[in-house]
Amino acid sequence: MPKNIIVSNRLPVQVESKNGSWLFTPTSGGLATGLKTVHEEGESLWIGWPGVSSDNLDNESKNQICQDLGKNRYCPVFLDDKELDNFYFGFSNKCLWPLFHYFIEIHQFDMKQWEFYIDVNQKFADEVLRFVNDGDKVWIHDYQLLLCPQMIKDINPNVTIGFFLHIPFPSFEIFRIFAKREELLTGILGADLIGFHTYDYERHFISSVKRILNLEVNFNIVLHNGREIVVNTFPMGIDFKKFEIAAKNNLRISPGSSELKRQINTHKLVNEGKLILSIDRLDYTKGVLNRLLAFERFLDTNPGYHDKIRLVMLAVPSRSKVAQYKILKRQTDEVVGRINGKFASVNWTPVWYYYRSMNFENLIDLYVSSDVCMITPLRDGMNLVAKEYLATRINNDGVLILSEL
Ligand code: ADQ
Repeated sequence: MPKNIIVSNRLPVQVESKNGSWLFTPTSGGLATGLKTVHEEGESLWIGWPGVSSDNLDNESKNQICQDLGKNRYCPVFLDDKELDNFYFGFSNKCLWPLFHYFIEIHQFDMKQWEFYIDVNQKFADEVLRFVNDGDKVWIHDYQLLLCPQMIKDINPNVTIGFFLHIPFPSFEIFRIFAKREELLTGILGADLIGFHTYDYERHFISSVKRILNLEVNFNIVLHNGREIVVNTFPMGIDFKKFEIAAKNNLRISPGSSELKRQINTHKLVNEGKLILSIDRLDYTKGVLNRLLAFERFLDTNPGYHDKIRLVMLAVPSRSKVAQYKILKRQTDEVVGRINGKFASVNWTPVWYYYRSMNFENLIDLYVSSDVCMITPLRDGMNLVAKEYLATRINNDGVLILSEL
């Protein structure tokens, strides 16, 4: 029977060594959250990096990790420190991520990192080719693997390949800046179906294909090497029922059932306190600093709200080896400290700042208890947090402040 293979840079689990055995913890992030249910229900194989450098693993450990991951139909692609530095932290996150999010002043192109990007994409393609048979479907995800579709198609033209980009595809005026633009477009065009979150990204991609590769395009179909490649819009959703049911259960159980919920309820009892929620990976595209500055301005100009309103800011550590992210972490810590130092009273801290991942139950505690959810990215592919907040509004209350960007 034909099978489905999901391919992404990261597997949805993080492997760690603890007391001589291997520990597997779920990762946070839009791609992992969105695809987990698809994988669990769809009997697919998921190929990706397991979150640990292979420089720290001997052959026995690798075999053990392969076996353990295999139980959930996960297949690891092992990457060493050099590959991670150049392909992941380097090329993917210092060049492609900022460029595709319109932060051109931050993006850096480095020839050595580009070569690693090609090699690691080939490594992922080789892993897929080890498992794939004619008629199988391969579904490749995101900006780290833009070359992978063509690398697979070159060797096995009889597999159907889907490619989905989770981040914006920038306008032609931005994309043309990129030194290896032809190579990236040709890499993606190895897929038979190419998906984007919004019609704008689809339009930008088609315009780049026409103007950079001079290919014939009929509406949303690109003609390339005798193949018809379909480009379309598939705005990513969430597992709505999972969040709705969790919210219903959360409201049913006693108000003090978790420490976090107890603290939230205490705050809400005092002065009929209100909560504003903000959840993101700590990333400069998400507008975290701007949001804090807006909150500071609100408190400056509205003293009547002091003691009554609190910003709960949940920032998940992300790419903390990249300089821009280190700077953002420092600035965020400073601004949170300044706001709390400036306004806090004995009973009130204006910003509750969590720099860590949270388990699902606590995430639901926050969604359910917040009166306002403030999602204000400077640029974002889609944003699932906004959708998750809406899914937990089972009493049709609450306010979502969502940036049009
Ligand atoms: P992300 O940039 O990771 O995704 P987003 O879409 O907001 O952003 O998804 C974040 C996910 O992580 C949500 O499901 C959320 O519940 C979870 N999460 C956030 N903070 C958490 C925490 N502290 N603990 C646990 N879980 C947490 C990328 C793109 C987005 C695009 C998605 C999906 O950048 O634009 O929407 O992929 O395609």
